[in-house]
Amino acid sequence: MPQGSLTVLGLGDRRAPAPARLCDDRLEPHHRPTHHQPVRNHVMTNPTAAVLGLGAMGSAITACLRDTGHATVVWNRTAAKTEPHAEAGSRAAATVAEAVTAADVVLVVLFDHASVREHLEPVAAELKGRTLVNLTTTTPNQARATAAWAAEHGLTYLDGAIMATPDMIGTPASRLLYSGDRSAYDTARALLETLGAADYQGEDAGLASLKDMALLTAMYQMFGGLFQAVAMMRTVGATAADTAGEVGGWLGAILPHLGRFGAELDRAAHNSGDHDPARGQDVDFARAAVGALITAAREQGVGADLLEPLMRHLDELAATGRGTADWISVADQLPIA
Ligand code: FVH
Repeated sequence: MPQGSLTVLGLGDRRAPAPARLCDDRLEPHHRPTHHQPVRNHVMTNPTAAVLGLGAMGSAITACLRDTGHATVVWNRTAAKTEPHAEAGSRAAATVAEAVTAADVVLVVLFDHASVREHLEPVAAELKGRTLVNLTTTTPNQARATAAWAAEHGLTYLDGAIMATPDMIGTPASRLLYSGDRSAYDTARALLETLGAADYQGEDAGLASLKDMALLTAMYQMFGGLFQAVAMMRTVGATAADTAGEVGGWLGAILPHLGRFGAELDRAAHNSGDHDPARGQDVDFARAAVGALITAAREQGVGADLLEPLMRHLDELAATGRGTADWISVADQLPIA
């Protein structure tokens, strides 16, 4: 069985001390790839990877792949970031083309969509026959656009979204979402699973990004809530650390309700006027509750900007005769006609 190659583009220098990693159990000798024909159309047993981009994430991915015995070729715009990886056993490539042609699987871990396209478009010919996996955070439509560009050039493209921080890569806490070419996923799967749990979302290349964006939206809104709580409690001298601990405890206690909210949203009854109050708050109740939060913030001299959009949706539901509907109907308000 020929050796495969994996290229990682982009190696950063912000790795936190890592917890025990799945990678660490599987140390094998490093391989130093040179130009070779990519492994195609079957499961690769030990592919060479190119990593394009050695920021914090690209560096963590490269280290994990190296630790699991994969030959790695790295390229980074700022070449100095390749040096520690070269010392650790990766091959440093001077150009993107050099990295790509040394690999079976090319992992792109750059800053954004623009930097991905800037560096991939000139090497379309070199990418042919290799498995291209873009782990850079992009929007769903940007992922679809890159997939369309790849298809135009006859390339095998998989889009990915990393649900992990760099220190989590290779640990059981790490999860990566993938969408796009199913055969590319199957081919590279063993390698991808060294980075974390691999979760294929479907042939539409935008699906991994869409779920990533949805989960990150919930995360940022949660952090916004923490910031609001800290600002309110600081008015009476509470430390942010104390408030963060309190918020964590409270969120942990109410987290089980998420499942019920989801189940209710999938039922038609929540959006009707005959909502059962025993199942949860109605719109009128939630308006009073959120209104009190806004008033309390203002009384303490704290802005309520993060809460006001939610209040506007509740007001609109009430104004259109849905005051007795379950307040989770806010989710149904969000699609833009
Ligand atoms: N770090 C994290 O926790 C998150 C977790 C979820 C996924 N994200 C995404 O991963 C991509 C890379 O993120 P990163 O943490 O590695 O980011 P940085 O440490 O800032 O490194 C950025 C790399 O991108 C290179 N780069 C930036 N602009 C360009 C460009 N125009 N051309 C070529 N390369 C570019 C940069 O190179 P350099 O500054 O060292 O020369 C780094 O290699 C990202 O999509 C996250 O959203 C990480």
